[in-house]
Amino acid sequence: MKCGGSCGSGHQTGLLTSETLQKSNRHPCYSEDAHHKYARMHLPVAPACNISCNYCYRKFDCVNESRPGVTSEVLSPEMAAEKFSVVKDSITNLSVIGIAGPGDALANWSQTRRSIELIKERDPDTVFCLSTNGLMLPQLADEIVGLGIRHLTVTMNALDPAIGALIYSHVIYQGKKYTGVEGAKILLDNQLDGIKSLAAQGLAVKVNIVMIKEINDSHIPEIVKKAKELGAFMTNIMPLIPAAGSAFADYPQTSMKELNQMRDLCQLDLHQMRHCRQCRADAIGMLGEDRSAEFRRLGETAKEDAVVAEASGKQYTIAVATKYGWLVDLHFGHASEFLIYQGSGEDFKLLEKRQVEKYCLGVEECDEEENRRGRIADSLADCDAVLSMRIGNQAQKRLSSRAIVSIETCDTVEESIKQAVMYLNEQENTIVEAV
Ligand code: CLF
Ligand code: SF4
Repeated sequence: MKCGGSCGSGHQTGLLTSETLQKSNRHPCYSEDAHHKYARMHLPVAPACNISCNYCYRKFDCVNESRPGVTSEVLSPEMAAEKFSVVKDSITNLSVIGIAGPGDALANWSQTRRSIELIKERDPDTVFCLSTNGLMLPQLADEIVGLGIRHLTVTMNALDPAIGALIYSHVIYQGKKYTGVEGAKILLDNQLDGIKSLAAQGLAVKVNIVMIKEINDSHIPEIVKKAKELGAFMTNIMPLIPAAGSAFADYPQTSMKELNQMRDLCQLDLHQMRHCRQCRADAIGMLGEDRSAEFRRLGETAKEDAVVAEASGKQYTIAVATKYGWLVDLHFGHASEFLIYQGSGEDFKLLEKRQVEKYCLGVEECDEEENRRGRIADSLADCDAVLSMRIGNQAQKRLSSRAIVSIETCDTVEESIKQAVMYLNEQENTIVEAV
């Protein structure tokens, strides 16, 4: 059945219960209308994962629902419930609580379940949403339904285990590690079972697919057709963003043009989500306006303030890689200019915009290239720290050999500087104590 709402066409709504449909109207990922009206909050209570995707680098959030290079704090269920209450007081249009990592929601089931139970006690009206790789779905389907969850995302990147084997390096299932086609087949069978069973019970199941050129791209229309057959509500085809440190770090990035062409093709079978923001595992707010930085580390604020205050005597110089000046959103190697801040504690001023040559030119290493990269590091030699969204190992080593600390973050410039000062001050204290 096609959706008769204002969202366009192609949603399968035939299996959905009226409760699910009603909740979908308040879910910003499931309803284009709701995405302009309602906010969601992710609880980062699920750090572990039971599979290994080749596009994942576990220092960061689960890439199946997140942007690579983004790390989230991890909360206990009790801390998550406390944070929910604070956020709910401040963001009155908060309607959905999602659990999307930083690992897999179902691989950390006791934390996921406890968090939902605690929040239901505080606000029974909340819409809950889970994102998973699907490995544990058959075992946990009844509990998921019993908890009142009506929205579920399963990332399914292949129907052919031979293709799956190129994407997943291993699967840990019932205490045993499986690799290759064997591991991919276990994962696939559980995904298919789980999607079918939960869709049949009236849940709105969204299937995420990571589009990986020359691995699964030509296979995607088949996955979408299968998702439809299983009763999925819609699919969300996401671009592979090659994460540094992952096995697919050097794979080509999927362009928006390629992505949209694939979505247009697959739209003929099933509704395509097109407003996904690949948000972080602790995202908060409307989809287009992440407010997680405002609420991060709520319990640690007092400690942070104390450490920052301690640093008030010491002046630091900090270089920041930023595109527009308010978020640390540039890879070190892609920055041709750094904002240089100087100050102490929370009192920082912008000294200058410092031009440097770009680190990554895509040319081969040679003596001249080595010298050029050395010169870039030299041009930041007066800095105590460099803040960037990502930095390669070699660049990190070059900075470190000049006693410059490199810090990866994707927070606001202001918050990142505060965190950097705290870190530098802790380092300073450690050195003083050691002496
Ligand atoms: Fe979160 Fe995902 Fe639920 Fe939405 S996100 S668990 S379905 S509440 Fe939404 Fe974010 Fe895209 Fe996910 S925009 S990454 S699709
Ligand atoms: Fe990483 Fe998510 Fe894949 Fe687990 S499911 S390996 S956390 S991308």
